[in-house]
Amino acid sequence: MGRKRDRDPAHPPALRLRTPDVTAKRATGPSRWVTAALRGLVAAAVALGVAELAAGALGRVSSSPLLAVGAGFIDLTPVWLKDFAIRHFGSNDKTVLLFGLGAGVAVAALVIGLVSRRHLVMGLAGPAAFGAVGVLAALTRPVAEPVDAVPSAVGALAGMAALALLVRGARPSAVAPRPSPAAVRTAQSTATSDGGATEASEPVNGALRRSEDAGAGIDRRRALLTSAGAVGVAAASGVAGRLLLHRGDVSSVRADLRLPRPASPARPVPSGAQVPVPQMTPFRTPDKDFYRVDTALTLPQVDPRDWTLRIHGMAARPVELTFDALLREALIERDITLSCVSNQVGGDLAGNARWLGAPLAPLLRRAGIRSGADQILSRSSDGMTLSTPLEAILDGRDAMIAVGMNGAPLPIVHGFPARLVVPGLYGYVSATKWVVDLKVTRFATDRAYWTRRGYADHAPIKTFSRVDVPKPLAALKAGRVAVAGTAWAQHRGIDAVEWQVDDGPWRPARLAPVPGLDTWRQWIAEWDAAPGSHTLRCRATDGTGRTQPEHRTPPFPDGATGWHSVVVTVT
Ligand SMILES: Nc1nc2c(c(=O)[nH]1)N[C@H]1C(S)=C(S)[C@@H](COP(=O)(O)O)O[C@H]1N2
Ligand SMILES: [Mo]
Repeated sequence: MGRKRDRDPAHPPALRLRTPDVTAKRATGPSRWVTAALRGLVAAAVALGVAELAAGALGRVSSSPLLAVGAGFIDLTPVWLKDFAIRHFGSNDKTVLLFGLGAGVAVAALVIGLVSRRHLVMGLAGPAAFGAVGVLAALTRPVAEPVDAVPSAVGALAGMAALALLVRGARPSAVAPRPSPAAVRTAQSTATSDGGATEASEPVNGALRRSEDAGAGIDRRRALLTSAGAVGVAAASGVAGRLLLHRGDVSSVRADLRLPRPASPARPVPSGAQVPVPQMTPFRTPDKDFYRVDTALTLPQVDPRDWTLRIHGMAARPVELTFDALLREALIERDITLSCVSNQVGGDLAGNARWLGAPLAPLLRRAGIRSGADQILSRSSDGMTLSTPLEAILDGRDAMIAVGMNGAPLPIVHGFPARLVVPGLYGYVSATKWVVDLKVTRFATDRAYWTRRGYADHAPIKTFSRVDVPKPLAALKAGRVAVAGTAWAQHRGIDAVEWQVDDGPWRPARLAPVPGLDTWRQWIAEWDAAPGSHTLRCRATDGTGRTQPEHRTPPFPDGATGWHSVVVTVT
């Protein structure tokens, strides 16, 4: 590289004389490449840290570059990749995404560092390009404001400044100039001409080397100080930014919130709703185990004191409700099972909870729905949109604006302070978390996030059943074995579950009692297990008399179908 560069006409001779010598002196072999790469990493850390500080000062999480780019990435993710991510990472998909992005940025930063060692200007294009991507991502968020460009821009500038300083710092300084080869030659010739001959040349050379070493030492110390300073700036600004962004955290507001009692309490859950089998899925899903599916890379922090819900569009009397006004409605409390369209056969993207909320139909009717409307387009505080068929909301089912879950305000991940819950519809067409806006409209006029991506407009939950116990690949003792599972067909109800061993006859399972049509239903059977490897299979029939089809289809575009089975070994 060095030799090639000497021939490079683009580099003026003055630069050529200095740089190669010194770098050869301070670090040799692979280690100088490592240091160069690390300079890129430190510059990237400065860029991200400063950007975080800017985002924190603005109080706008969504403008933080990594988060903005991640959110943009989620929006651009094709459906198959989203299904893949949900299938393999489930509710951890966002952690995996952020980790991947971070790793990508780190690799790019290392390369930028390497490039900058010889071509600083080219290297500086790196942070500039990343900054541009960050600005673009932040400005294209659905809730974007022009100021959201600032963190990425400021971060990029800081990163560029850091990179330039670090690269310069690694070059020889003007304070202790290295004698040029010409100067060395002059000194040597002077020494020799003084008559000391071989004796004299030694001390002079030695003196020169000592001053060189001292110069290099100062340079090295300065380079180290610059790097340490940069790391310090990166860490301090990053931490400060995070702390500032935390100002918006509503956990304590949530903890202090008291919800009113329901005007219409839930029917008690029958005591037998939970079948008594070890390792069986709980009938009521604890909050911590409740699945989470959404596009929010950072959890929206919505303060109920600032919250309003606008109902508008094809409405004769548009309204804007405050949270207090919502709580003054005659609240209902219901057990309802939510499920996700991305759930696979046998999957667990479903959860059952007791919801407290204001009935949605009377609120819409009061707003005066105009004829021709067939859709409610709901929007969350972070700009996510979901479309719900109006007829489902108005047909008498317990569609609600929920404020409580399992006896407490909604957890932040599940939509605090308010979300929609509509029994019988997949989450993506009904369960808007952090909801702030309801537009009465038509499918012909407005599309929502997932329906724009090809998912079905009308998405009633498909009948589903699962063998929960025994677990797949369980090793069992021959004899009596409890087989149990969960089935759901929200708002139609489960009328029967049948089960089968290998390709034997289908046998009816015993159904546990349920509080209503809108929850899942547990089933149980007793199996006299004989030694060998066996397949246990189940299928459910809903309240309309339709039995689940055997044929397997993927979740796209309106939910998976197919019978679930587990393979077990009996000895
Ligand atoms: N704001 C918002 N609400 C949303 C979503 C979302 O991405 N953003 N995802 C929906 C989907 S696809 C599902 S399955 C349910 C999941 O609700 P949960 O996370 O409370 O289980 O929320 C729905 N509500
Ligand atoms: Mo979903």
